[in-house]
Amino acid sequence: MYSPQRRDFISVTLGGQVGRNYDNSKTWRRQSCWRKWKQLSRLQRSLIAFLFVFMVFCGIAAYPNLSERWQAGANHDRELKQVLPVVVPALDVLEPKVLSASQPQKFKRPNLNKRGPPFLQNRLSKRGKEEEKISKGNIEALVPDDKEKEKEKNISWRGVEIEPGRVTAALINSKQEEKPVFHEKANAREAATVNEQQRAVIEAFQHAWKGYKQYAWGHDELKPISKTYSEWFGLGLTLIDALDTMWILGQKQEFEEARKWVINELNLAKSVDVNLFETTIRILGGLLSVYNLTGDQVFLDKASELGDRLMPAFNTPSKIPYSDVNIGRGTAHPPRWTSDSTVAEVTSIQLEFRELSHLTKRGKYQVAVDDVMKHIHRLGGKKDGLVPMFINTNSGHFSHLGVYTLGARADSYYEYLLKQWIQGGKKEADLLEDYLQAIEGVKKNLIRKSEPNKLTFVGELSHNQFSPKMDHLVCFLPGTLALGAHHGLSADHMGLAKELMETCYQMYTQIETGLSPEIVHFNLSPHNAKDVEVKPADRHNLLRPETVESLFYMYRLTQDKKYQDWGWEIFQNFNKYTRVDTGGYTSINNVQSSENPEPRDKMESFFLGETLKYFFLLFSDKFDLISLDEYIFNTEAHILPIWTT
Ligand code: DMJ
Repeated sequence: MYSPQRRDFISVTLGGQVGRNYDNSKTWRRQSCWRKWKQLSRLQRSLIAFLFVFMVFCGIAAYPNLSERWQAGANHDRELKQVLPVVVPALDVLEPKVLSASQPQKFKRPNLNKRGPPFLQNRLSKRGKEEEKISKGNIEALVPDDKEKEKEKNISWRGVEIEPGRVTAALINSKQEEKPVFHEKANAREAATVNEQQRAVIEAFQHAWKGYKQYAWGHDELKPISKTYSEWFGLGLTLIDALDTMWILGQKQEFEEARKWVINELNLAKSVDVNLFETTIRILGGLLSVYNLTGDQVFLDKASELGDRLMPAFNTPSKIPYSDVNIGRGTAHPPRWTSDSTVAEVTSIQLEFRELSHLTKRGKYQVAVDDVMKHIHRLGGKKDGLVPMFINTNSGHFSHLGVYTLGARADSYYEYLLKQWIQGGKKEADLLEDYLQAIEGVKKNLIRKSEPNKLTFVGELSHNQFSPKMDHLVCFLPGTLALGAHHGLSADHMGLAKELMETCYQMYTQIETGLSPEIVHFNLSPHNAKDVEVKPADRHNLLRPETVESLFYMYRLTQDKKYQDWGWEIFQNFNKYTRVDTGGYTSINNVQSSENPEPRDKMESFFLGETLKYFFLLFSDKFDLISLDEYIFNTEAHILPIWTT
């Protein structure tokens, strides 16, 4: 116990010489050392001399290595200094609309795509380093101490240091047989003809892939401006997210190369913390999708292994899964700052785990995720079917009650209610009941019309206060409503879908670059000139898919060509403002400046997994190409079959 009166200290004395003053002490120490040296035997002195010479020799041998590191450190400081002055935007040099990779990155903002407060990332980074030390004990040093790799070290979302090359080396001895996978199904695919707009999407995909292949191969995300990559989980996120897109776009050679990477390089045993939801929708969903399209066992085997490695997340007192799992160690935990999980995250992993059970005939995956849905079905704290954003993994109760949104942290709960019902052959009545009730809750509490153009939008409710704020993420809703109507639900849903689709399109077309910001605020006052207002912190665009996704559904289900036209406009604006000339596309910081959209230097994996895939399907007039009567898309646009048995 701490007592202010008590002073704990350790006193150190040298050779019992107490009380000597500072001026004398240096002379005294010299004499004393010399006396001690003379007292040593000849053998002892020779030994010490040998050791001294040996250490000097080692120091000289290590010098070039050290000096390079110091040099690298100095370069890093220089880069930081270059970045800092750009906080004065008035001094920004105007940038061309088609971005050049040689343009310096202007400044970095916290990654708003990630779920988890950015201000905690420093803490997480420290934690990550501690965990990496432990994991280094578990995973033997797999790569030689290569100075190039040292330079390339990355810090992941969770702060874990991931060394490029580590996975490769780990698997070098376990290479599997590589046999090509394109067979009958592929031949059918290759025979499909494409129109001019689809060809433009294929070209965009090839351009994006060129950048990824050249600068980020096997890593999570391309940084197209700085021509490097960033790691989140270190699991080749973009490569796996893009597999089924390549298949659908007929990119045979790229697909084969990526498949070989999955076979030979994808190491799911690595000790890394992954986010359960993101890994499920992107990687598990991606592997299952491509298995369904190709029938190639390799992908199902990887999917099963990943499913098993994610299962520890469900070992919680309430069975509501933790947000994070270490797939190598088989341990799971909530974020450091809370024992809550995000509602959208724990309710948007079901399609994938259920499909895994269906394919493997192992029921445990489906049981785990169905339990979550059953629990939430019975749970109090909803408002007219609308759910709060957080749920506690200990108590199993919703937390932070009173805030209701169709945007971040709740969005795909609603999407997955409908899609699970469709996936299971429209038999699970609780899912349908929850979905229908929620849509009524949306209509009653969240729908308003903007001024002056009376655009129908979905706002938010915070402790009974309405806010006219709408995330771009909410633009999944027109597509979901239309899909429900197609599967026999009320025609009203299609009516609302059409109105919301128009609004989502206006979120692009009313903005200077023709690209939507991350969040808009709608105007409710009749005296204002504009429907849409954008706050400075919300004006970025991450190449998100939701509006294109909904345009795809709306065109498929109404055959109204205006949806294709709207999509074509948006596609051209992506090309105009986010394409990087040396390969890849980048998210941008400012959709309100067509002169300087401020590239963020990051291509999110969902741009290849979702955005380009939905563009390709939107521009197709072959309505049996991934038929909506046979397949559903998970929330990352991965393709899963509707069960017939
Ligand atoms: C994707 O990972 C998924 O679509 C998810 O549901 C929401 N966020 C991104 C795309 O915006």
